[in-house]
Amino acid sequence: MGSGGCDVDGSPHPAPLSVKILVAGGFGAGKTTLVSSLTEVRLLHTEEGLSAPGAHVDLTDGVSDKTTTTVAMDFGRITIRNDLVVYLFGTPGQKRFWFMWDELAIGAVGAVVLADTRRLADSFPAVDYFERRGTPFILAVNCFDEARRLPVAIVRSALSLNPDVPVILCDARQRVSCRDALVTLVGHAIRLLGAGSGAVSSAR
Ligand SMILES: Nc1nc2c(ncn2[C@@H]2O[C@H](COP(=O)(O)OP(=O)(O)O)[C@@H](O)[C@H]2O)c(=O)[nH]1
Ligand SMILES: [Mg+2]
Repeated sequence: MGSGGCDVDGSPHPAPLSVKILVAGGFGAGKTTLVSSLTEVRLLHTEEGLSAPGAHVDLTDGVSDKTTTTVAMDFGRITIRNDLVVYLFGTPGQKRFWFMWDELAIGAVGAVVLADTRRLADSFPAVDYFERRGTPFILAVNCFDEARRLPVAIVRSALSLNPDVPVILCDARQRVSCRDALVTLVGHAIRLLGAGSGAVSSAR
């Protein structure tokens, strides 16, 4: 991504290194909120009001105050340095958009899978997808005010997570908390690469 440019003395400088990170998880887990908390550009997304015809597919049990749904995907950008830019892609949660995941996953460093303890199972398809694909991911439990706090061990076991998958608590509304989630993911991806486990295949 990016076409490079020139320094003041006219010498060309390389395009910034771009790092792609996916944000996944069930409907209402906080994907749009996390991307909004971090992005420096106006969040590009398509939110639609939940409609009566969509009620049978966009199940809102446990997220009664949610009135919109992301029908395409969230996109955000964070410039870390002049030469390093992070692009965030919120994967569409609903099953009918899963066909987009394979495209989105190409070249991704990894994924933050968000989970709501009231609807843990909704995050399982994302966990399963990244596990099967060999894409590094972490599980970030989004701490909704009204939701039960579950011990990490219970979350880990409910989602059948491998012991090496980091599980963290986060608040998708808080920028610092979201940043910590990305740092945990990048550290995890680097560890996997360093281990040369062959488990990392997101560049396909
Ligand atoms: N209390 C609380 N509410 C949150 C948090 N994250 C998201 N929300 C709210 O939960 C709802 C669903 O979040 P959203 O980001 O749209 O979920 P998405 O479907 O995964 O994109 C929205 O009304 C958010 O404002 C959080 O950490 N705490
Ligand atoms: Mg959304």
